[in-house]
Amino acid sequence: MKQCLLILCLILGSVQAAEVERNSLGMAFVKVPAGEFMMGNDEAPEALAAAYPELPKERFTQLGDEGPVHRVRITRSFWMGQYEVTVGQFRRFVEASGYVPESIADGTGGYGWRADYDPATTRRGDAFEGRDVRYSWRNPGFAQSDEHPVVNVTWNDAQALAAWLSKTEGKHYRLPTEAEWEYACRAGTRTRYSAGDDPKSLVRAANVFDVRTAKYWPRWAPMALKGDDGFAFTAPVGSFAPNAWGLYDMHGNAWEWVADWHGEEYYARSPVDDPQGPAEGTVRVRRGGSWHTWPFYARAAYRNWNAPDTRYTLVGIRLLREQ
Ligand SMILES: [Ca+2]
Ligand SMILES: [Ca+2]
Repeated sequence: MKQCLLILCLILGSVQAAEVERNSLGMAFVKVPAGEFMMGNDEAPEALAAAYPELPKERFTQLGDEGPVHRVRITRSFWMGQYEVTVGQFRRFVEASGYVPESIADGTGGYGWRADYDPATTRRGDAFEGRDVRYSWRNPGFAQSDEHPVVNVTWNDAQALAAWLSKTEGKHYRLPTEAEWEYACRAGTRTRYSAGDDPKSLVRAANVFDVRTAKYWPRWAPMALKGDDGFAFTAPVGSFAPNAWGLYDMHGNAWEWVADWHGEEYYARSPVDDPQGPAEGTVRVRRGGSWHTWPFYARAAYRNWNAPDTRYTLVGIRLLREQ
C-alpha cells in the first residue's frame, strides 16, 4: 500500500511538474520550452504498409508533403493550450464578445450527424449531413456537454477568438504555427504517435475512429483502431492520457487548425528557426486527426487542410499564448 502511494505521488508529481496557467475563459495553458526537433516523416511506404495492412497501398505514396524530415528550432518558449477549446469556453467567448460564428453569419450552417442520414442519398456522399442551418458549433448532431471540444468552427472563427482574448487580456493569443504544433505534439518523441509507433498505443492516448465509432459507419470498420477507446463521437477534453509535456488530445478528438497556409513543397525550403509556413496559399493546415479519423491519419506528422471558412463536425481549435 505504501509502495502504491509512493508510485501515485511520483506519477502526480510528474504531471504537476508541467507549469499551467488559466485564462479568463478558464482555458489552461502549459509552458512549452524553446528547443529543437526533427519535423516531418520519412518512413518508407513499405514500412507504413506493414504497420497499416488494412489500408490500400496507394495511400502510402500520397504523403509527399510530410517530407523531407528537417531540423526545426523553436527559439521562444510559449504557452500551449493544454486541451482543445471546449464548447463551454467557446460559448462564453460568443456571449461576452457578441461575435457571430461564421456558420451562422453566412447563413449556410454547419455539418451534423443524424441517425437516419444516408450518405448514399447525397451527391457528395459525405459522412455527415450539411451544410445545413440546423447545424453549427452549438449542434453537430451528436450530444456534447460543455466539456467536449467545440467543432463546426472555422479558421476565421479561431482568429476571432484569439483576437478577442488578446484584446481583453492584453496578452497575445494566436493559433500555433504548424511547427509549434508538431513540436508540442511530439513532446520529445520521434515515433508515429507521442505514445509510440503502434496504432494500438492510441487506445489509452487518443479518441479516434475505433470499433465503437465503426458501429455507426460499418463500411469503414476495417480501417478502425483495433480496440475500444470508449467514445463513438467526441470525448470530454482530457479523457485520455497526456503526452510527456502534459498536453491532452493532440492526437484525435478534434482536428486542430494551425496558423499556416499549406504548401506541398514547403518542408524542402523551410527555415530552421521558427518556420511560419508559406507566405500565401488557399488552404490552412489542420493537425492531429479526430474522433472520426483512422489511426493512420492521426499520426504526428500527418498534414491535412481546408479553406479558412470550412466548418465541419471533426475540426476544432487549440490556442497558443505567447510568452
Ligand atoms: Ca473513439
Ligand atoms: Ca485534437
